[in-house]
Amino acid sequence: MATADPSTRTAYRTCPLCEAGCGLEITVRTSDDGSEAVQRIRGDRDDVFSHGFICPKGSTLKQLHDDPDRLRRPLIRRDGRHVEATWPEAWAAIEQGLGATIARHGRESIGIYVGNPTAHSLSGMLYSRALLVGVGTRQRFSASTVDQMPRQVASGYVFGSPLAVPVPDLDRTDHLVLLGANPYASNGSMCTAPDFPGRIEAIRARGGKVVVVDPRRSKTAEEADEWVSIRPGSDALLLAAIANVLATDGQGGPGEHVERHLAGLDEFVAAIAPFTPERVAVATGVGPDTIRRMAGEIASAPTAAVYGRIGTTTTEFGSTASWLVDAVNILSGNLDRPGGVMFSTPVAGGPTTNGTPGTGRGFTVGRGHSRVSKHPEVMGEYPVAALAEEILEPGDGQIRAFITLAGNPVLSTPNSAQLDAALDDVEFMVSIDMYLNETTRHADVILPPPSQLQRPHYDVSLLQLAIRNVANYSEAVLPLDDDQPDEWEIIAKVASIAQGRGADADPAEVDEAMIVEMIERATKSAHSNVSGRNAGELLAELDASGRRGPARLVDAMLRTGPFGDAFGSNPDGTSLDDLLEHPHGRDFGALVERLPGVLRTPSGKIELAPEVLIADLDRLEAGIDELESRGLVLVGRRDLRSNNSWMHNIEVLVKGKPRCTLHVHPDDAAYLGLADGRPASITSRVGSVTAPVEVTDSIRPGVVSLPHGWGHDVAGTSLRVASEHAGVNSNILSDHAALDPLSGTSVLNGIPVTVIAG
Ligand SMILES: Nc1nc2c(c(=O)[nH]1)N[C@H]1C(S)=C(S)[C@@H](COP(=O)(O)OP(=O)(O)OC[C@H]3O[C@@H](n4cnc5c(=O)[nH]c(N)nc54)[C@H](O)[C@@H]3O)O[C@H]1N2
Ligand SMILES: Nc1nc2c(c(=O)[nH]1)N[C@H]1C(S)=C(S)[C@@H](COP(=O)(O)OP(=O)(O)OC[C@H]3O[C@@H](n4cnc5c(=O)[nH]c(N)nc54)[C@H](O)[C@@H]3O)O[C@H]1N2
Ligand code: SF4
Ligand SMILES: [Mo]
Repeated sequence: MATADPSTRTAYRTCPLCEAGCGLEITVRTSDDGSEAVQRIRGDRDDVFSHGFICPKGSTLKQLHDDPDRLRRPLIRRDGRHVEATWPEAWAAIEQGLGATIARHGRESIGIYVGNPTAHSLSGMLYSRALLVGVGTRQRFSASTVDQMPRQVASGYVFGSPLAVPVPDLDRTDHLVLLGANPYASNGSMCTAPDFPGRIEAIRARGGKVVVVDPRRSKTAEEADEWVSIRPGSDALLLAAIANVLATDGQGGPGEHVERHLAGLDEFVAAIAPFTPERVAVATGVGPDTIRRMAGEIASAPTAAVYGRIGTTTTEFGSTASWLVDAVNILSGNLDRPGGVMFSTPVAGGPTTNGTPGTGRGFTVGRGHSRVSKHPEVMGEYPVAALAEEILEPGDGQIRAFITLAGNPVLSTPNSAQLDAALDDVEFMVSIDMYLNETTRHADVILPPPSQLQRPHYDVSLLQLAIRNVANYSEAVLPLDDDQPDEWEIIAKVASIAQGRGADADPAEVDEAMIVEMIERATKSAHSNVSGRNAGELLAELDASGRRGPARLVDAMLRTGPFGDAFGSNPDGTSLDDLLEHPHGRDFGALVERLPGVLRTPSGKIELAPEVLIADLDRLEAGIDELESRGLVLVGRRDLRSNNSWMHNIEVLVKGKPRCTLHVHPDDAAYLGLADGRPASITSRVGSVTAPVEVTDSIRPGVVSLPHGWGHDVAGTSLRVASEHAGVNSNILSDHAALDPLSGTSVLNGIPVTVIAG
């Protein structure tokens, strides 16, 4: 778009802060000295997916870029203090530190934690695997086990791939049931849909119904037709009862399209027989009539989509709840059907488009067990709840050096006081991160990536879960600072150093190896669009563009993807050049039926009754008594202006009324002697914190709520704004021993607590 002022230009970029991936219109002003600065950020009205929608965080990419606390140069810890260093000094320190640990204790002594923004960073997504391989340790941890891992485990068993995750077809459904999700605050998760709230409103405007299952009357519940108040941790029971009603009432059924590909229906129906609405009523707090009505409405709506998110996954039955979400969608005839739940066809390809359509090796866990507590490996990692003990417990394989990539586990993971203390014991720590914060203050070397505006972007991971098949590539808006390596170069460099290639190793070699591997795999695959082609020729064609790094990899992915130009044999197909001509993105349409091609189970069927999950129903049934008798429990919540733990240094996002308050129902407040605005002390099995009380009838009696990601009042950080709005760290209360055994995911909702005034 042309602007009147010759000293400004307009750039378009996808916002990388959350899963919605909104299009931004960014005005950049050039000063007389030639330097550029962002003048304004607003929603891109021409974006093919977000149509101008933006939340209050989107425009703060400018403040994030300008934040004086954001690191521009590496920090090295000398005599207990972090001081600025040059990049060569940082590489040398890493070579020495990692090298010494590997020489003394072997590669298993290095632990790695990969945090959430990795999924929002093109470099992080593409090169983190190289880092894991380069370090060569099984001590891998990530934010997945405080988040969506149960959803992926369920997909792994049922559909054969942990990335075969059905998403609610928001724009066409007549009936939406959301469990444990608050997209009015979060903007959606494991379901990429910019302006999720607007899409919910559209369901109601076209005469559909929206039901929210949540122990809190969240903003989403307020905007819905119905709020079903549930006792925390009991969604699996509610879903089992709904599935039971659907199976026994004989309405509808999975439908012919799904039945042809379905295995285990009878076994499933038999296994859920004990979960009648009456049996689960007390434990869930949802009456039998309501459960029957919910099931009836799901079955009789022209189309319906049931969707479960963080309130269902971060519980002790997270995997089973996620599976039962699928079961309800299957039994009501809503899987793989417009208006129901559907699978994306990711334009840049992915596990559901690569390989042999309709069959695969399936999903297994337990290729190894964690050293101390013997947790099974899941998707190549161990539960982050076990990270502290792996550092603290002496013995072979004890973690002695630690690497974090875009993670703040000291605030984000359970029993964080224990982890915070454990990190003091680590001999050498490297963090790839842009802040000196609660976690990175333990690091010997901090390597800052360029700001979000200085990097290109493509949502490689989140567009695999999008409610439309869209593609959008953004070039970096601002140039790199002098000497500043790009994030992919930092990650590849650390990978090379860990591999033993020295501080002078060239990250370009890692990049080169990756593109060669990608193209060779595609040309060797019988099912790719470049099957049998000459890999050397394709590589030469990619190289001719002059691109390297993430841009070249994305080009290759797009061209070999389901809508790709196949290096010329599909001339109308897409490529990076094509996306560069479409700065507002390209829309490849609504989701389409993907059965059976999406399946990667060995049987080529949807496995409705996987042994592991059927067996877990016994644990679920055995847990009913305990759920019925639970006292006060703690749940989390998100705020629209917050983003996990790391955007609290942006003044416009934290100003105003403090957000880190304990929500308490008026009845509980009266009983416990708590007053609005007064402090309360909250204690769990593992810790205690004090937070101001906010009395509100938006929360279910017997439940209190505290947001996570706060607690910025620790020494040794450099977060000037955040430390003035410190709040308390709710994960001091979450118990490292409480997890969903199937996925290793922590219980972050439904934590037993006591609360007293003061
Ligand atoms: N503004 C903002 N947006 C974000 C983030 C953020 O921190 N801030 N984080 C991003 C990330 S990493 C993620 S994973 C997503 C998460 O996105 P969502 O899953 O939508 O997360 P929340 O907004 O926390 O909503 C979870 C809801 O579950 C409810 N809940 C708690 N326990 C239970 C339970 O046992 N059962 C049921 N049914 N409900 C329960 C809570 O009250 C809460 O309303 O958000 C992303 N977007
Ligand atoms: N009690 C409770 N705990 C929770 C949750 C909850 O609902 N309740 N939610 C959980 C969820 S869903 C998640 S995803 C996790 C998040 O857990 P984490 O991923 O560990 O934490 P974040 O707060 O996202 O911190 C991200 C870190 O990455 C840095 N960073 C930001 N952008 C970039 C980048 O582009 N590159 C690099 N290299 N670094 C970057 C930030 O400075 C920060 O240090 O928290 C979990 N913890
Ligand atoms: S909802 Fe907000 S934070 Fe998320 S992508 Fe859109 S503008 Fe960015
Ligand atoms: Mo998350």
